[in-house]
Amino acid sequence: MTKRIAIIGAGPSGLAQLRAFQSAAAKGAEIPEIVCYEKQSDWGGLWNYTWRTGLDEYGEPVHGSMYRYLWSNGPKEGLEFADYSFEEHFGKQIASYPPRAVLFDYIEGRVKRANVRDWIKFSHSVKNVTFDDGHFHVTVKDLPNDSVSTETFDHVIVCSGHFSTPNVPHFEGFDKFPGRVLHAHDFRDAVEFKDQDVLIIGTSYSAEDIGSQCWKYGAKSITVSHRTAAMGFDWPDNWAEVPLLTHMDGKTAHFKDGTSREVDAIILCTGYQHHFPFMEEKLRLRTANRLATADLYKGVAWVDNPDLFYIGMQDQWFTFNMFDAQAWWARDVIMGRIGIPDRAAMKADVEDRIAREDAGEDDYDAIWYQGDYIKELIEETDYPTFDVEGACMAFKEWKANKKKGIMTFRNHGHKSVLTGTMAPKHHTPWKDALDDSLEVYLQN
Ligand code: FAD
Ligand code: NA7
Repeated sequence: MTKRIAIIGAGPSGLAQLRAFQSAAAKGAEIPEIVCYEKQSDWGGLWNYTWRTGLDEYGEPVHGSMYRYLWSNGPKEGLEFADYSFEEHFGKQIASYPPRAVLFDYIEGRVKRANVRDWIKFSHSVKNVTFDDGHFHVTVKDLPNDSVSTETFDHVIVCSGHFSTPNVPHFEGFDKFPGRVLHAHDFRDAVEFKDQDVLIIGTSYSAEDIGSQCWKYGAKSITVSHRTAAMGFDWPDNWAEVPLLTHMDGKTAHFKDGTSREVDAIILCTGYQHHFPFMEEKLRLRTANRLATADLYKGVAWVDNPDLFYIGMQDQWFTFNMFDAQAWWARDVIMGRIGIPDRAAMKADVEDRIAREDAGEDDYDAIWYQGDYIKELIEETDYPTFDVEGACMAFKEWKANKKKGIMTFRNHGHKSVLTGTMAPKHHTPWKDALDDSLEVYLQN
């Protein structure tokens, strides 16, 4: 009997999984029957922009966390698919920090060519996954038809992402604040904050980038409040980094060091939760946002039941190429090409990964750690080998450029580790490029 595989989500991770199976089929292998459920009406995951926030037209939580004018926050040379270069897709080398629409086009190009769209059931939201009698039972809602059905599978691969359900702390005085309080998940357009004094809580990618967007599109001032440490970049004059907010008193924000300032809007860039309400208790991943996830052998297979896989659940330096490495590996386990050891060995693997991550001292160690992880996985499959070290070096240059100029790092180019071509300098410095469309970006 042909095995049946359920893939949950058609974002970059789910699409990597589809491409992995399709590439095996293209090489003549007999592949299982694949059903991919995607709750949105199109593929691309977070890269499929939506103006919606809150609930969608079916009452489902809106998945999208991306906003207008978003440009890649890391160099594209660190995420390039090893089987599909940017040059192959665009017919030329392009600059290193593409806006969302350009990356969406690139993600889509590979899977259009692979012809896997028919494997996806769009507007189908997975509601429940259980396991008994050696099988998974997946209950799905067909959203437009408002009907629920359950199907049985031999394997489930969860590719539902983990930057969609916001982590929303409370601060005293929010209930009386006269302006807008929102989480980064609901941020869509920096123009809304033009001429405003904006308070941002958090110091990671969302804080850095949403603050930069607000600055670029004309906010009066940006104040970034940190719990652990300031970001420490050389910010423009109308930026300030302050300790953690203690409370709001009307429009006045009070901070731990006793200082205060008036603000018009508050954006909580306080991260996301790994949230899988559709997985039954015994199958549900619970992990912090870190490089070595809890309970996943090789970062992918669920230790308590390795017929279940989670793709892309790590915190991410690498993205698309790491999801590929994981997807090819999961495919080969399912197709019997890679064996799974006993539970004790899987547990030991998880512990070892956690210890090695904890031993790292800085971001560079973390980048190389994740690079080594990718190498480890691709050595076990036929995913095309690529210069992972070169990609790590692109990240290193990126970090150095950010230190030199947080508003100028996207003006630099990096070398493709696939084609060896240097990316051209973009035609317009990032801070002056207000039009983020694909057509304008590709005018190089
Ligand atoms: P997602 O892209 O989140 O896709 C998950 C898919 O699963 C979605 O389509 C969703 O609709 C679907 N889904 C969820 N639940 C269900 C369900 N119950 N039933 C059916 N379908 C479901 N990465 C970079 O490399 N560069 C960047 O510049 C970058 N910028 C980012 C900016 C923001 C604001 C955010 C939030 C993330 C950014 N990322 C960036 C990281 C991002 O996580 C990855 O690029 C990538 O989108 C992860 O892919 P994924 O498929 O794992 O998850
Ligand atoms: P991250 O990277 O998980 O960062 C979350 C940030 O939020 C981090 O600075 C945390 O501070 C801060 N945080 C979390 N809880 C609190 C509370 N209660 N109070 C104050 N500060 C808090 O999430 P991002 O959204 O920035 O990035 C996620 C992805 O989106 C990323 O991959 C990008 O590509 C885009 P801490 O340092 O822990 O003190």
